[in-house]
Amino acid sequence: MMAACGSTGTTTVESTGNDSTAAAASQQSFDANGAMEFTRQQCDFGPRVPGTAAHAQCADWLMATLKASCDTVILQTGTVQTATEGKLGIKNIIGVINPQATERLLLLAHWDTRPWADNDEDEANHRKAVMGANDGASGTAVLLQLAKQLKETGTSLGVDILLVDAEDMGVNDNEDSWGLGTQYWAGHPHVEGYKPLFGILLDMVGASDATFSREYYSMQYASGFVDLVWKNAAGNHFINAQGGAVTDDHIFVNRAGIPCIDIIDMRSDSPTGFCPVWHTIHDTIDGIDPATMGEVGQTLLNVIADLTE
Ligand code: 1BN
Ligand code: ZN
Repeated sequence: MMAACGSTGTTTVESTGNDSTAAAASQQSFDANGAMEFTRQQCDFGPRVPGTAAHAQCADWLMATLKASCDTVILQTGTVQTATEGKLGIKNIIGVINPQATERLLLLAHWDTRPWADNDEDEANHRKAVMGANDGASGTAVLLQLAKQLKETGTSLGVDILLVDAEDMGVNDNEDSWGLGTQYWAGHPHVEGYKPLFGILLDMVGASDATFSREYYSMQYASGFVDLVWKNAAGNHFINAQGGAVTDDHIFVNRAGIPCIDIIDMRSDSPTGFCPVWHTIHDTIDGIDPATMGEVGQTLLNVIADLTE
């Protein structure tokens, strides 16, 4: 699919946006290479399939990494019912920045990876786990890097980093078989009566040729927040066009009464609707471009600047 991209050098992301009329460029530059390193570190554990040793080890590392940047870190454990594997123990990890702030932004990404590469061209790989450099690690990495930078610079906004488990164990034609960690969190919020301004989900934000269009359910539930984020978009991967619909974690956040949008790489020219390595054994670190994660991270910094100026 895409050329491998090294993590040396400096990636500077300008805030161009699509409609820059009222965008608030952050004073801060997002460190794309830092996000790349966090992506690599997750992949070094191997596929993070719930129930495996790699998953448990990565959970410990995510907790430790967030503890270095957040005021409070919460490990939420629970049991969910999967479509095909019976009951499953899950771990959601929540990093809280400025717990006393009433104005809060929810940022989420799934950190688990799919147990089956069932979209691989070779059927022999369908029972192998997906590495999930893009589908799992990239969104998580951007949020880890963002938390690190917010710790360094400070912000008056309350920010909650929600790393959800078991997003990717779903099956076709069963919407509720996806986003199991988020569904659990929606039923057991980490703070009683939790009500942030809105949420932003990151999913598959690492491909060099990613396109982030205005995802359908995000527009249905929270079009004003899509406008706000796209207005603050950095670089050229954000497209000012209607996108397709995806049953992603944001659906369950919206159903819980919190407006939430999805920044997700969707492709109108692909048979799956996603990048070619989606749910294949080829979703590895070689397909990750720090520049794309840099644009997404910079966009989040711009949104935070917009909300706090
Ligand atoms: C996103 C990444 N998703 C899974 N991996 C959500 C999804 C659910 C995508 C159903 C397509 C169909
Ligand atoms: Zn997936």
